[in-house]
Amino acid sequence: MISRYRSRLPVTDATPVISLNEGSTPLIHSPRLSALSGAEVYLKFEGLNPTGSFKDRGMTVAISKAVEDGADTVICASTGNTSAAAAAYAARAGIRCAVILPAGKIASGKLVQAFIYGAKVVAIRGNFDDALRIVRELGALGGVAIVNSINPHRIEGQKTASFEIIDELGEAPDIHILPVGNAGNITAYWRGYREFHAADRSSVLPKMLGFQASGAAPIFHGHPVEPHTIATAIRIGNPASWEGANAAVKESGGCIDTVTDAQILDAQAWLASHEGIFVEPASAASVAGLLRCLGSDRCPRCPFAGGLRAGSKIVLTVTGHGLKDPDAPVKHGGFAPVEADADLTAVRRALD
Ligand code: AN7
Repeated sequence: MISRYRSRLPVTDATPVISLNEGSTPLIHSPRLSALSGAEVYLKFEGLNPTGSFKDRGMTVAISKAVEDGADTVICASTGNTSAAAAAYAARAGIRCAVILPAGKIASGKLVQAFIYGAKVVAIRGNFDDALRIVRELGALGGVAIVNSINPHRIEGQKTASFEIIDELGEAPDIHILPVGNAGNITAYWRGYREFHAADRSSVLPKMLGFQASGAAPIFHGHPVEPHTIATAIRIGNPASWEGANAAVKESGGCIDTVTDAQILDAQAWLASHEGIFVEPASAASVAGLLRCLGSDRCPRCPFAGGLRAGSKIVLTVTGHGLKDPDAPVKHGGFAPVEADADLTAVRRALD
């Protein structure tokens, strides 16, 4: 990814590039969301990055710069995906990684990733916001590099997703929808879109629509909250990039809105069973958000309220792979196979 957009990233000949071939993820046309919305809808499937989420884009830059600066240990707070990416890229770089996580609130696949990539894992009795506070305090003591998105190199890396979308569509979309947790990604996408717009690579600036889980919607409410949601990736009550999100929404004419856990889980199942794309719950907030914009309970500021012009393009970022968190949909869907004896008659009966 760094090699693809090198001139727009903070790297020099002195930067040892630590990469796992992240980025260049598919932009998948969604025929059914297109039919429902009357627009051309695409899904940027970030779950196909090396550790299964968009976090790899920022991490390749953050770890490369940390190694350039001589760091031998990196640290982060995480709801699961940042820690998976930090652990993998630290392993690749041959440096140590410590991750501070909210105990009991990390999806099983992500927790396994932190361990298998060799990170030191500390689970605190608190939420992500507590973990990030402690990481800032540890960082101030020195000797470690913080690779949360308060590290500006993370945002720089993540903006490349916008470059890829413009490169592929030949133009920026009219609307971009994504889930919002710590708000680094919406900040990064908006930066990427503005950068390519300023460089005449696109003539459109998309309206940025961010969706928070209704139980973890501090930006929507305008104050920090005690977060609760099944979408553990975005279970964040006091986002670090709050101002970046507000700027993206204000400058683009977009909005921050909410979707309920039920809408998230329904959208996750709908996307998997209608388009063959399995994303984690937090990522399904994009799809739930679009469906909300198309329904009667959309917010008054919704760009969909006035109708879309013919030929409008909409891109939804689906941020992480569904296999990261198999427990949430199983619990919700109550999935269980039909059991049968091992003979043709019994199996045919079961298939009816
Ligand atoms: C799948 O891993 O904050 O608004 O510590 O894992 O940029 O925070 C994850 C966030 C969306 C929200 N989708 O992005 C972490 C972490 C998925 C995520 C978000 C996250 P931001």
